[in-house]
Amino acid sequence: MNLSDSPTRLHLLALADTPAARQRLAACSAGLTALTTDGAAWQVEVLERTEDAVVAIGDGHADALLFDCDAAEMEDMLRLIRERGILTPILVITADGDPETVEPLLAAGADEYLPTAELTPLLLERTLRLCTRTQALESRLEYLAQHDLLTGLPNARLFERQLDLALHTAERHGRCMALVSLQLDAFQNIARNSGQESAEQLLKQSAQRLKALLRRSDLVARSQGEEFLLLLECSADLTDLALTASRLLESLAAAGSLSEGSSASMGIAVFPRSSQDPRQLLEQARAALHQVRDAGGNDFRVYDESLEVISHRRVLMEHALPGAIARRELDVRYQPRFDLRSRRIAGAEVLLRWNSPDFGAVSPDQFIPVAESTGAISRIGGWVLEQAIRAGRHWMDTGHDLRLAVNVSAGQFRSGDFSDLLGRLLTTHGLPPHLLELELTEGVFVSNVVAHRDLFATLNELGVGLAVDDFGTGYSALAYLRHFPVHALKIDRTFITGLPESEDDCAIVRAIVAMGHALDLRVVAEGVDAPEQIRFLTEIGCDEIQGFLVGKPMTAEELGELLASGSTLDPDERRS
Ligand code: G
Ligand code: G
Ligand code: MN
Repeated sequence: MNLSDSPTRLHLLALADTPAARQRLAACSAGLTALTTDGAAWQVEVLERTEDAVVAIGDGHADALLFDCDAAEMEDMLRLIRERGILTPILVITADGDPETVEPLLAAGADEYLPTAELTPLLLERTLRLCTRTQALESRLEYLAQHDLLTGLPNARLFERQLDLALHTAERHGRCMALVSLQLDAFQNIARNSGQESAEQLLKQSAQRLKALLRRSDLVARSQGEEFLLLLECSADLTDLALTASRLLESLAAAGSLSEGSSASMGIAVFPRSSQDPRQLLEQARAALHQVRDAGGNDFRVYDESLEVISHRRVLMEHALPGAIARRELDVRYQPRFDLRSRRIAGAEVLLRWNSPDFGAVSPDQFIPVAESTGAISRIGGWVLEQAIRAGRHWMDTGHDLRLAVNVSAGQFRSGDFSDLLGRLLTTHGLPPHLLELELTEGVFVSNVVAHRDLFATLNELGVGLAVDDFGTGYSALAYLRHFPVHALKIDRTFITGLPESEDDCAIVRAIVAMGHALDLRVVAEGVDAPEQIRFLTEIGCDEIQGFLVGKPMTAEELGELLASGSTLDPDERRS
């Protein structure tokens, strides 16, 4: 029955399977149609066969049902109807008012009974009226118990029931579902500063935006406070999920007609990947949500045991990064390295920069992992190598043989043609290979030892140098230094920072330099930012230094000028 726009006609569907019953009903119907219930006129349709009645009831057009049949048959019908969740009010006609007849019928789902002797149009109308009103109240109560009145969305209780059902269906069809816990970042502030009404306005508007963006088959609910719960179907690789989540964030944050939008945070757990259990999925989604909020909000994260996070920013970066070379957003900087004996610039580390119109200046720490996971690293890494080799050749031509150190990550070896590319670039630009050094972290040496050994041998034959970057932070076993053709160690800046105050750091750095020299390796200290550090490193025989104090990362032109000026480390240990 439709509650909101009150019908002007009420449809009574009656089943009367004997001539006597039909006669009773016919007599009564004429009188009933002359009466109204809450302003609506009754219209009676009498069916003779149970099968027809079952079909008609299933159609859901009846406002009330009336059965006048054998008691046992009525009981079966009632059970069947109520089991199917059909809530239409049902009135049964009984031979008498004997509790033994009546009670089982009421228990099976009849709302009221009328003994044949009392069947008059007036009593029929009054009984029907009571039944429909009771039923309307029940529906209303049920609605109230299962919905959030402010937004009209299902509440947590209904959502959890729908969730159980939806996960069962998903399991049967082998589908993935994403459970999302979503909060509006500004909600608490708005509630505190602008009052409850503004906060409620924001909730209502957000609910509308969520509903507008999601499919009809998706579930949306408001649980407690400012939390919304969503259940969406998604593909196993989650690419569609990431896009939908990004779109939801954009829509919620957009300024609307009623008020400003609000950025939101979303935690997501994926069925069946993260868990098969609905309660656990909820906990996981909320755990991921907390991570997003702790990291400043306005993002989403997918819960994952490996804690490999897929975030909004990351998805956008994945889209933007492959085109960054073509859009000329990438750039390299050169950070000079000084030789501690000659006090002159001996080389430079090549450092990649991404100036994105969308994200600003992005640190390689952030975008190199993205480039690795999308495969863009091969092209980007190749581009960096070419820039470095070109610049190296240019400085050589102006009389400066600089050793250029290029950072290389594991992903660059995956495509298998790294050494070919490198060889080609060196030949094309005519750079002597010893002027190029590749910086690799310890992790790259020790993972995939078998696969990398041939590669390093090839690189060694090419004549380029290999340096261990961030030395001392990664791996405690040193055996790999024997297995690979390593030429240099770069002491991680965390050991340099404490010099010369920290005795431990002094001892460690001293030991690394001694060991490096014993193995015939050049030792470079990075992150040098105090004159006393330079003094200490000179004293213990460290070969080269790099750091903000003696030279920040700079453009090729700036480094060219520095070279032309004949810059050296001056006696008080500063660059002059
Ligand atoms: O320059 P910056 O301090 O932002 O560099 C941060 C990290 O990014 C450093 O560990 C550095 O090795 C790395 N990095 C800089 N440029 C490149 C590059 O071209 N390729 C790779 N793989 N890593 C780089
Ligand atoms: O991990 P890798 O060694 O490649 O990191 C090199 C990065 O270290 C460069 O990008 C550079 O920005 C940064 N760096 C260079 N010198 C200094 C320094 O003196 N102090 C600090 N904190 N960082 C430095
Ligand atoms: Mn480096």
